[in-house]
Amino acid sequence: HAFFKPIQEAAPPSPTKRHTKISVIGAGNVGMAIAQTILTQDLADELVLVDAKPDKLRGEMLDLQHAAAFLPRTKIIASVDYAVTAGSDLCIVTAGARQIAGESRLNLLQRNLTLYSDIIPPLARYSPDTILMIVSNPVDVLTYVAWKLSGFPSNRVIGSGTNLDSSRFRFLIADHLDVNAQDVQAYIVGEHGDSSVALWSSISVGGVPVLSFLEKQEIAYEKVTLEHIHREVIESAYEVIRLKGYTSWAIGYSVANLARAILRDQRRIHAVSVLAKGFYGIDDGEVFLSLPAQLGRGGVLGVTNVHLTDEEAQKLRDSAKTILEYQRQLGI
Ligand code: 6V0
Repeated sequence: HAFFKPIQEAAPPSPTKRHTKISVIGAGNVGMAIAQTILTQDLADELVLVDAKPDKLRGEMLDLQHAAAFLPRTKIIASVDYAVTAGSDLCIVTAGARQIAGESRLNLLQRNLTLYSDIIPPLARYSPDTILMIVSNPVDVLTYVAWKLSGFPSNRVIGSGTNLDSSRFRFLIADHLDVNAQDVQAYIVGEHGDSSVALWSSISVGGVPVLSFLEKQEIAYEKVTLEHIHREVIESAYEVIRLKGYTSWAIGYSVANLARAILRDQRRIHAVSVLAKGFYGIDDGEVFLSLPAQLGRGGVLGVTNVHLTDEEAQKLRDSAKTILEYQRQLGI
């Protein structure tokens, strides 16, 4: 179809222009929330969807394609065949069994383990230079599994980890202090789940350390209130699942935010699941859990040297033990 006639002496496209390709594996609630956020934020030239259910997959692909007139230009393709993912810059894996109301994230492990052995090897084969972003739960153990199955260096295997927990935390602190969540610096680290660790000592609002501010203002802050906020973070996933059946929007924004940090080489610091061996006294096994890490085009560029109190460091090591114990029970 010659709708356009080439102009005289047209030069070929510049070879330096990068073509960015993102693949999302699992076109369920979470995968589609991530896909749609990636599209609206103009993060990719090509977006690939893969799922095991061909009809659902094609339906989701068409539905997104039909929004082309309102979106930045992105080529959207979908297939059950992993060949379509070839040459991806970033592969985001959300495929998995859904967490049932009341089910702990770690209970999902066995169901998702088998699934990952079908998903990760072809992804690694078709995109040997890709960065893997793991989202399925339990995310820390599955990030470890993806690292093992892919054979990739650990800087290219990242779990979305407590990036979402940290954003829930920032929202709740902002709500409590009546400030903008974007001005709140606060991290939750460790396991994405019940043993996560709130880093109270490093919370700041607009650059002001919160704990010492509250003390100086003699605001009657009780540790109980702070602990309550952390508890609320832990329970918020369960609450959303109980109320609407799954979580999607916040994880969609959270993962798109990570994708931006990586693909645009933003070198931003996010609490994400990384190979934690050697940090904060975590020495007794290979374990992935969330630490404040710097993300860029090379994946994980490093782990920031945040000062932890003895109590926080101990809780982090306990979190590592919890995850390692599950890995040992599964013999992985
Ligand atoms: P969902 O809506 O059931 O979607 C899962 C999708 O995976 C379905 O469309 C399945 O067809 C597909 N799938 C299953 N097996 C395969 C396979 N072998 N190959 C390709 N696709 C397959 O679940 P939902 O989207 O709600 O959740 C997905 C995963 O994300 C679950 O493990 C959740 O627990 C996890 N979440 C992780 C979060 C995090 O912070 N890390 C947050 C929310 C959910």
